[in-house]
Amino acid sequence: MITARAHTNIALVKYWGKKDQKLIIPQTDSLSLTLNEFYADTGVEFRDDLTADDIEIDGQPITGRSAKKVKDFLDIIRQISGSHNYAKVVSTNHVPISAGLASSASAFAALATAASKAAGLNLDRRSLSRLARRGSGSATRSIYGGLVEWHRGTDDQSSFAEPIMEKVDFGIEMMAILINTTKKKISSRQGMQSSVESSPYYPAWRKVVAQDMVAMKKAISDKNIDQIGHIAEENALRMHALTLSADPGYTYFNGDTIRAIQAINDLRSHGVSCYYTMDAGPNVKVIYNQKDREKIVQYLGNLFSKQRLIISQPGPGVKIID
Ligand code: 2P0
Repeated sequence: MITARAHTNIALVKYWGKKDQKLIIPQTDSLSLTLNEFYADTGVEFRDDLTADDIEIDGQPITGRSAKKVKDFLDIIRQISGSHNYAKVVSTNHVPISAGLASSASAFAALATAASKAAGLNLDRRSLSRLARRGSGSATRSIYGGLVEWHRGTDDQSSFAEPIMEKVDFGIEMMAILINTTKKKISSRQGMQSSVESSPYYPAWRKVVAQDMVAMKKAISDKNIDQIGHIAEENALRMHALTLSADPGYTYFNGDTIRAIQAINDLRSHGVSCYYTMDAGPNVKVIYNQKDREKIVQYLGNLFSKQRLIISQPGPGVKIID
């Protein structure tokens, strides 16, 4: 069995919409930070004695929509490698506490790496990034560590991620505020498709992302955490405007999401530099310079309890561990 470890990533310029749903070609570029606290270890073995794919996640066999996504992905590997064998897949998510923060980004980056190797393919990182993309868009970026850009491209060949800065050592840190850890009602996949098809703001979003990519890359090359945080925050709010403005409109926020946003605004008005971003769920992630960590923990710990704050440094790219 070949086992790979991949870390999750949080987008600073978000991916929210596909041009090609089958190949997962996005509408826009995106840019993320890989995190060291959240990762998946996935082992894969193709065996000629199996009569079906056998998939276990965190000790449980999976069924339904999640199982279909993994099987479809294994079909792609079988197609590329010419193998007809079914696979045994064993995956474990490592999150500090059971937090609903296990992500499809780390899952499919680890699966792409382990399964391709187990099938005898020796893919370079760009090919792995393209392959991981077929499982889940955000997984395209989790092949690499640190700050990563996903070029939207126009087809399977040209849509892949590349690192911008693999070793991130200028003090940026991210803190997740665990607000709600239950499964979301509207998946990212459904949510983004609804935004593409029905939000009148979608054409404006494409322009926003093009501008934000340029500004974010400048802020990264300047190692300017305030600028990075500011652009990420605006970008996240604009992404969430695409959910509110869809037909029917919806939101991933709950009351505590808004409370957290207000708390971060309060901290900022008291001179602490920190910024927020949210993905397809209510949890809020705070972007800040690690020198300000204690002040932020004190303030947010009073409102949300310290056990609900998870601090993460930038993390590494995917690797085979076994
Ligand atoms: C991102 N998200 O850029 C955005 C921001 C959530 C909000 O990528 O359909 O699970 O598998 O490609 O990658 C989550 O969507 O969706 C996501 P699919 P995915 O990180």
